[in-house]
Amino acid sequence: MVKQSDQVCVVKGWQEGPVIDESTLKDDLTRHFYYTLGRDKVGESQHYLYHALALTIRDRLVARCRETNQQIKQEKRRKTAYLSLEFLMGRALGNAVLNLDLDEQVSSALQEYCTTIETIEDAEHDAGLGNGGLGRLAACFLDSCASLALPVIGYGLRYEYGMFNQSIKDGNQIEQPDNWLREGHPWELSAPEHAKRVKFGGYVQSYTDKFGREHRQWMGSQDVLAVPYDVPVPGYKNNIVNTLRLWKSEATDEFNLTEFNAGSYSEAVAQKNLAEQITMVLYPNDSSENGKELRLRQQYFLSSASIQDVVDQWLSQHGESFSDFADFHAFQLNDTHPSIAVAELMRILIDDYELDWNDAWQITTKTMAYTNHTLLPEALEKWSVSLFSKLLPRILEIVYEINARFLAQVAQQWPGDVEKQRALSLIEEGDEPQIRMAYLAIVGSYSVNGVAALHTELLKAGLFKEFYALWPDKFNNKTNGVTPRRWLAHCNPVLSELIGEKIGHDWVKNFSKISDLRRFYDDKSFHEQWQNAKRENKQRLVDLVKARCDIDFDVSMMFDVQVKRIHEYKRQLLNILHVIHLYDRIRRGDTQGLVPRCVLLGGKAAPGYYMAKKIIKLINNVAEVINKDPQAAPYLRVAFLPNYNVTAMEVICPATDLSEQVSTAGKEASGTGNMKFMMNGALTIGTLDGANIEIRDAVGADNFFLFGAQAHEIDDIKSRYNPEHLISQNSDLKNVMQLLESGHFNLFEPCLFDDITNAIKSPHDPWLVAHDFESYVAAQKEVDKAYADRTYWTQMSILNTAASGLFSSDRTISQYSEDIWHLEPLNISETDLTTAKS
Ligand code: 4GP
Repeated sequence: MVKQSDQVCVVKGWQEGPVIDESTLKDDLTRHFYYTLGRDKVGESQHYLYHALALTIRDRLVARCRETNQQIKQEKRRKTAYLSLEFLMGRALGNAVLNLDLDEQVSSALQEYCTTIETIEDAEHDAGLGNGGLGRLAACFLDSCASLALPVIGYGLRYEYGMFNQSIKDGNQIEQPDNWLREGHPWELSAPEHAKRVKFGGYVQSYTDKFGREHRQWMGSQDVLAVPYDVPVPGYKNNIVNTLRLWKSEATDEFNLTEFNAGSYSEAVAQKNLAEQITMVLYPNDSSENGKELRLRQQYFLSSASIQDVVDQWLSQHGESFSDFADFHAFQLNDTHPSIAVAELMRILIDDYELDWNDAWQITTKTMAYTNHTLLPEALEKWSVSLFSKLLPRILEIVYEINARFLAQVAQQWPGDVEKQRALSLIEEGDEPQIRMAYLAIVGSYSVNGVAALHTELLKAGLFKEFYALWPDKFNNKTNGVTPRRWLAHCNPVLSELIGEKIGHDWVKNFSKISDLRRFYDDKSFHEQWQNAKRENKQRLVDLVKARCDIDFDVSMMFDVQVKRIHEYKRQLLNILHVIHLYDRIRRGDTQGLVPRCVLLGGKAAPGYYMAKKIIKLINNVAEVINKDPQAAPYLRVAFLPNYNVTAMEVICPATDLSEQVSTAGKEASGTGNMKFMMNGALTIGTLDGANIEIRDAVGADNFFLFGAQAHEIDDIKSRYNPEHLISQNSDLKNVMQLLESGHFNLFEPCLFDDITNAIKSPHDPWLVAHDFESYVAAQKEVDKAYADRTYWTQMSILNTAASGLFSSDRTISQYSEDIWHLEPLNISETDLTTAKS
């Protein structure tokens, strides 16, 4: 561990160096290529050139980052720490070039190497440190915080292996490790001098201090070192560069010295491995519980290291009095994963700085804020008390104490109601008592938010009803958003250019301006330009599908897309039933009014999720049969794109005509893919679920294809659900089921899809696939009608982009800042940077 010296010699920015002077970009690129990396030929792989370019740009980020941190420090700013087990960042290069406005300079520098940024970009691995929605939201939020100049630091884990790579073999998902760091990660800077020690194991004992006060002390722990790696997060053309601090676990020096010297070599190596395992791999489960000890270690590791980091900064700026701490800090907990931070802040304040319980609790409950991302009960984390007691004995004591005091409050609110106490207790009783992490987060936070209007209402009325009754003011909604920089400006340059020509480029910074596009709703020549842009984007996707799936998509057909994690509630199954229905119509010659479609699906299934994997297999088998059938070719093509990730979405969403958002109502907390598609001019076919409702309100019911049961109807439908009857009454569905059950898509694999057909026919199917089939097919017919009228469709497409202003994460983050964090924007001018340099 590098020690910090007491005497600090401040080194000014390098005078002639690469700090901010953009004219030197070409020279810096060459310097990094030749000297830092020691290369003189570009060769077959563009990797070294990418690496050199990343370092060149990082130089420019570092200068701004330093200035940003200086300002936060000097002005003693209030700031937010965003704690998340996942940050699904994707690639950094294109985003940094856009946000630093370096496009022209980079292009011109690359000319000397006879290449383009598009080619170079392909050498960058996605930083896939997340599963899906929750992790990508965190990444969009970081971009918005920096672009709005808000002092927000992201805290996460530097997983050695990110989200697994998916390949498809014989129609089945195969998982392969994502060794994304193998060729280095040029964006990060490690800061071992800021490493923290995180405790695990051991025991707790009491001691009395010299004033006769009783204290508890966590002893005999096996500590693990958390080493920070900082990734710069540039704001859009505002000189702000925030930080994403990712912790890597390492063995402490004691392991290396004491244990090795004691001769217990193999035990020492095993212990070292255990320490280093913590940040080895991202758990690949989306919206579901993990339950593994290592996962709890990850959660505590992140929470402890991050809180220690914030506290250390506090001490260096404000000294040891914590009385104003809550005025300067907010912690946003991204789901329950880091909710143990509530107990950890208590521990640090009480054990390390000797605050009494009430003061520590005041501070904690004024700084913690919690976001819930799912209503699925299986995703509500619980940890067994016995595991806590083994791994985090002192934290368990604190949780017990929080619970005792909380239950006293419950008893006051509902006197004599023991059942209520049992229901609200942080500890779930049973043979194996469990700690309810969501309850810990709610009790310890001053703000609890859902991620779309319906979701928040459902939380208040259902899952967290009693808590809402206790603390109605804690609850608030923050509808998700996505960054228009990555999800329009960067991923769709053709459309962005066109939009810029018409309404200027201000929308990139101030996305509400996108509504100005409405003025061109009736402009025939604009329609043509809009269609041309879509066609160009479709060609990019055609090439991708050809390269990855060897399937021919055709730009003249409608592109109908569903990409997201594979989950039964997201109902990829409903989509594929519709595909089979279209195929059935084609076979029967019933092609009247059928608009030729290319249907694309993509997404990863959690490795242990049996049904999700079956659904992937079904999609692939159906695709194979249809794509081989010459009768279908003019009307229908189907592909499953392997390894769906952020970078793939950057090609997919600009090319999409129809966005499939077909979850069972009340199950999708918000969705964010729906927003990316909308921004890029796709129309949505969807249920009234999550943010679909707000999307439809924003664009108008006429410009949205609605179908399916509504959330408030679901219980009633379930109580009398008879899918076999529905199937017998609907000839379309009957035909589809017959094709499936006859083995049409699994001729040589008998019974392969029985579990799927049985699930559809089950009166207990929670996803109501058979119920919504009829209205889904009807809505798809409306889609065909609308698409056949090119002008009408183009107008709706323009209106969708124009109405997407609300779904910028800048709007979401402004609301977080205004209602929860109360931050003031920073301001860094070019002059600030120049003076910093001299
Ligand atoms: C997801 C939700 O499923 C999705 O609706 C939402 O848009 C997203 O979070 C961001 O809020 N949840 C997860 C998860 O990814 O792991 O619970």
